[in-house]
Amino acid sequence: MPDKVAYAVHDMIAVLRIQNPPVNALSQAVRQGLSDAMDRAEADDAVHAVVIVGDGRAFIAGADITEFGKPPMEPNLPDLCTRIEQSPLLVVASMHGVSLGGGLEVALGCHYRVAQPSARVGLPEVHLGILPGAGGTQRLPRVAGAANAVDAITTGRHIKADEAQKMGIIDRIEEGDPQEVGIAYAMDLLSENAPRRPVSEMPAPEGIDWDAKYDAVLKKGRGQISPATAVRAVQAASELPFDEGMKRERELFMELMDTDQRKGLIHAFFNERAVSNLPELKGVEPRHLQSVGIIGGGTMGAGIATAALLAGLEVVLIETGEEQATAARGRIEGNLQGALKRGKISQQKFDALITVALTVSVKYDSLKDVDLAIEAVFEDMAVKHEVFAKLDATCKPGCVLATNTSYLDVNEIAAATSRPEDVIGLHFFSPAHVMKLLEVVVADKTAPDVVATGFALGKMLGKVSVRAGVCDGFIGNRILAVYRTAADHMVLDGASPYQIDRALTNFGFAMGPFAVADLAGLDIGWATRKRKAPHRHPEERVPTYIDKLCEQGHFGQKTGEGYYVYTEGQRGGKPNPKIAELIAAEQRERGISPREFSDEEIVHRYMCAMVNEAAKVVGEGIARRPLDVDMTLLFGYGFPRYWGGPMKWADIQGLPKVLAAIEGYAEEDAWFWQPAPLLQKLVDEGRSFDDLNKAER
Ligand code: HSC
Ligand code: NAD
Repeated sequence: MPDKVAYAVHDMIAVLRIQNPPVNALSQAVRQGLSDAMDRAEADDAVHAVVIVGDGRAFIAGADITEFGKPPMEPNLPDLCTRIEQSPLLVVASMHGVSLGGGLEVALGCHYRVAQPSARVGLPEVHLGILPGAGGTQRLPRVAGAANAVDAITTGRHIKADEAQKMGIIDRIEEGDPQEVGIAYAMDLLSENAPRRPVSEMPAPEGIDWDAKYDAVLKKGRGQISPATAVRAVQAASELPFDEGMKRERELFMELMDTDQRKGLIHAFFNERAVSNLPELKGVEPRHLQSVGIIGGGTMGAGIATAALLAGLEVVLIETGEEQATAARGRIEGNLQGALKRGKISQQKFDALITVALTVSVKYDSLKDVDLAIEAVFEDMAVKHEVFAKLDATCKPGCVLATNTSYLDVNEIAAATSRPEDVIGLHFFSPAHVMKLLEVVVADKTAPDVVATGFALGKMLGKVSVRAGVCDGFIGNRILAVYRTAADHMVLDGASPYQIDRALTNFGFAMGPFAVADLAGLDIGWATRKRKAPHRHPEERVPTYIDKLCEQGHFGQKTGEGYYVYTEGQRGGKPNPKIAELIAAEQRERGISPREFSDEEIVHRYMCAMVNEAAKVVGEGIARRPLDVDMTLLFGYGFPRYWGGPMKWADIQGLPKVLAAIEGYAEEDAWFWQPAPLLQKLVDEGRSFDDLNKAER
């Protein structure tokens, strides 16, 4: 194995070059390499200064996250940073790319820091459920001040070099080869007789109102505890001597290391990347992709067009008539105005996108040269058939033909064409230019390079793409239908929609299911219930009280009334008193005596319903791996990231406990709570969902 840290001497300067691709994570071998190289430099009388530099695309991306949860291996990172800081030699960090987490902590252990103009630094540990554990919470406030340090550490944001210089994190910005820049800076410092400058010896930062800051950060974290805990660590920097502050940092770090939130967030970090890594696509080249046709410029079509334009693709959008075409263009321009306002694009770029890159047409002929066409017309099989027949007749050979259907059978849609191998589902989420999830729905005859093209498009658009098979609702909407039903059952049995929404937002969901229903429009669920009614199993319990509200023309937020009543200009809504009356009437009709539910029971039933259906989805191969479900729920359904996803949540609870709860619920409603065979199998074998993820790698 090549050395992870190369050592070379240039004049009086020893260069320690970290070589651990792709991002120079601080694995044990790198830590040992740095420590040994420091010893070597110090033993060489000819060496007066040390420059630490990273090979490849980054200085250092942080501690090696794959080592977390394993037995610690010497030398540990905090000791290494102190060892570097205590060197009698002058030590300079020369930073390029990112210096994150432990990477910035190593740099703060150095006496001086020089960076490329494009460099970014940050302490993003809170996003992994931990806090900077190698002195970051003690050294950063000493160079940048307490307020800046709290902001950087609790948000985990990447800070650009110029801002970092203003904050005092970086001493000099210099463009050039990072090694040359580092050596030149070290030579300048030596010629100026600059002193060693250990950050730990700098004065402690000012105090702020720590309790108020802690409370504010805790509230903002919506249940996530690492950012607020990090406030207490920075507080220690201000109130305790350096060494004691380091001890406090270690205690808090270890506390967080032990939490389920840490496990969930690290699961999310790795699987967000693993999800689009499909063994079946290894070596499969995607098709050429430069122009996209979109059919239907309503909510979804306009959102997809916006995302494609922002990603640099040419877009041809087809609508049914001039009026609809104008409306579609208006929606896209409105979305792009938002990007302009937020500074994501310049006025010049905006003008180019709407005049050059975007074509809106009423003629299918305009689609003849596009590389990929995405249909986003009404959710009606007859309309979809008509559109796909036209696409088949118009689009060039090799063009990928995609549907954004939410529920319809992609095989049936593909059958409307003479080229089903080119047909795929690309299920975006609303608003499509904002939501990160893309379900790539693979039909029976879809060609592998068409699947690869779906994933390539997802990557271009900055989406998290998940492979799904064909079934009613694919991965996400199918599971949603079931946990929504569990919530509906609890309402029938006595829990109020408001208690359920509150319990689930306290669990960490961005919104509760009834607030979401109001936002999406109650007419959608109403239409689905009517569509499904003829095929409903007699034992299926479906509430009808909300249909009565729909019959009166109340569809949620868009009409001002649903589960909640909305007043213009006010955020959120107030419980609608009509709902309690309608529920009580239905309970009387059904002969139900309402009972009390604890918040804990609400969350548990909701989660068990989700996990059980998810296990069926995996068991049937609709999702290839449990991690595919986890990422679907995380990026499309507001599932709290710090639980890692429903399957990770179930693993953390213990699958036997989850199965036992489902079997208990089945005693009241055996039809709804049929345990998933895969869940039973895993319990029998003493395995977890994560074991299945690992087996697939
Ligand atoms: C930390 O530093 C803790 C310390 O404060 C204290 C520790 C003290 C312990 C004390 C004990 C007593 N490790 O994202 P990409 C992999 S916590 C391992 O696709 P990009 C990644 O999985 C760390 N692997 O590339 C992927 O692998 P794959 C704080 C890491 O260019 C590959 O690298 N740092 C890794 O889009 C490429 O990654 C962070 O949280 C790591 N640290 O983005 C930074 N980082 O090819 C986390 C990446 O197999 N990383 N990998 O899929 C990032 O934000 C992004 O990866 C970058 C690059 C912005 C670095
Ligand atoms: P929408 O009613 O807002 O827009 C549909 C558009 O398609 C309208 O502008 C209509 O004029 C146009 N259209 C209808 N027939 C057409 C044809 N033959 N040729 C060209 N244009 C035609 O609907 P939407 O919410 O954007 O949904 C579109 C599709 O996306 C549906 O299949 C839906 O299930 C799916 N979807 C919707 C959401 C969502 O949250 N709205 C999310 C994911 C997927």
